[in-house]
Amino acid sequence: MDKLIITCAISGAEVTKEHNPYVPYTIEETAEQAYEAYQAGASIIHLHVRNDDGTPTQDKNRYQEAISAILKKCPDVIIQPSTGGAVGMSRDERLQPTELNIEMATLDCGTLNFGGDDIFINTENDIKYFAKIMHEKEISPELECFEKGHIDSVLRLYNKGFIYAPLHFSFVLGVNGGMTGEARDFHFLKDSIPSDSTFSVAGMGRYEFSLAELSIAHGGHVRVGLEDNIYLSKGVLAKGNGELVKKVVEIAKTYQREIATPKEAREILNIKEKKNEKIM
Ligand code: KMH
Ligand code: ZN
Repeated sequence: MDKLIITCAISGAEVTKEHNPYVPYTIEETAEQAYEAYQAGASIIHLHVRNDDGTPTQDKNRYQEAISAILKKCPDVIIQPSTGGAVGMSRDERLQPTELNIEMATLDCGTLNFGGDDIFINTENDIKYFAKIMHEKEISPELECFEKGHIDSVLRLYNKGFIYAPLHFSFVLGVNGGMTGEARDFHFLKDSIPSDSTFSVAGMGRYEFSLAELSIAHGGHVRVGLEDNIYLSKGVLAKGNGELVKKVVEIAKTYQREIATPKEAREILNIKEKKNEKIM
């Protein structure tokens, strides 16, 4: 098995300090949370940015500030900005971080209900448009799939030449409106992707660590972080992202999975390294 790539989703767009006071809003908090995750073993930081009051933004300048601050503390880490942003944002608003010199970004592969009246819209044309921009800019997409139909869409678009190899999937399970994160869901999705593709699993809430363990045991990679889950264990709030990453490292030890460095993660995922000192 490959070494284990741990992605940490440190901030998200929906979770707030009322849920967990360690959710980062300011640039300093964002860099500190990324650093804790990196020190604990994360090689990829999945990044949303916030204004200082906590409201989500996809502003390019805010991303640039956050990325520069993170890279000062973790010079070799892979930064994976979100192009999902928050529900209701336009596609050009969401795509702003792709104007920076980044190595990776999320590509959301289908529409889904997102709780209450919210709908997270990713039409087929959106997916083609986002994929084209990332391909032109040599940004590796992380193919976020919230249910099986999204995987089918990826494979269809891949066969038609709108999405390009290498395919790196992220199964994001347990979202209110998406697929649940039971073991049967994991196996169904894992068995639905081409054998030469890679995958990572992000379990929301109570699914975070059960899915992490399944993925570790079956050769996949793992995403954890306050975006997805605010608890270290039932009823115990995590004291930051570092604790969540450390817990995954402990699980990985029991399966003899070594943890990938950022350099090794780039090799495993075929990511083109970009010198990040100048990200604009
Ligand atoms: N905040 C969600 C609406 C992504 O990062 O690409 C979208 C999301 C997915 O979190
Ligand atoms: Zn996200």
